Amino acid sequence: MLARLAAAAVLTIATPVLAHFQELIPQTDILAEDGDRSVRLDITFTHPMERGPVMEMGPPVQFGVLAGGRRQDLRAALKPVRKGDGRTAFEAGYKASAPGDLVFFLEPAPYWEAAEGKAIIHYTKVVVDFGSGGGWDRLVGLPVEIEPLVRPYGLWTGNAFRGIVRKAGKPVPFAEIEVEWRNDGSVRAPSDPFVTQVVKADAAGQFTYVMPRAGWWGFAALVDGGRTGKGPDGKPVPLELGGLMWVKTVDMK
Ligand SMILES: [Cu+2]
Repeated sequence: MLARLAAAAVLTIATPVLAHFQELIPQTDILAEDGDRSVRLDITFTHPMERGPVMEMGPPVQFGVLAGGRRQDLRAALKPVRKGDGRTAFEAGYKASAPGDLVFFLEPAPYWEAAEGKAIIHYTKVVVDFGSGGGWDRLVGLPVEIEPLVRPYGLWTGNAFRGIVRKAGKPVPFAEIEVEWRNDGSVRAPSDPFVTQVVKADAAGQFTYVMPRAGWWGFAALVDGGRTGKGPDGKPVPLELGGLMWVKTVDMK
């Protein structure tokens, strides 16, 4: 474990730091009305475009769903699972009761990133449609959150995703957003800059990204925490906060 961390620290000098992404991936973004109404979510802290490595997750601080204007705590549904290298990830199942959009949200435990000397919290959400109910643009109220300006399901490959980066509810001018495609193994980045796409918001905190391939796309708006986190020895360290959102695109054919 220590050897691995040391190796990671050495690598950082020579190569850019891999972008961490908190994944919150439902097995579908649209629940069939005549189906069994259940959705399973995969919760992994990893590097989606490079398909790993997986980073250890502690028990999430918040996990729930916003549906029909009501917020439901789903932490009891979380099940730890072992991923690559025996790292802890989580899974959860949910059964929808009434038609409407389901906004799933997650606040993971802070992650200590030794290679960057900082703690990271990625507040993450994903919307699952059930019976075209509406409510996909409702804000959860996370400290950092992307407000979608495009309905975040039923998207074709080549559609643009647009959103507003908000911190404590207010738009963040010129916020930086990292974008990664959740690689299914079919694409190899020709060089490092292709792994993580970077876009900036405009003066109103709005950003746009056109998604060139089918699958899940992660948008990570990264802001300075404005407060400190805790390092492994309990000392204060810089804190990076991310507001993430996942959307799925499907090929038109
Ligand atoms: Cu990482």
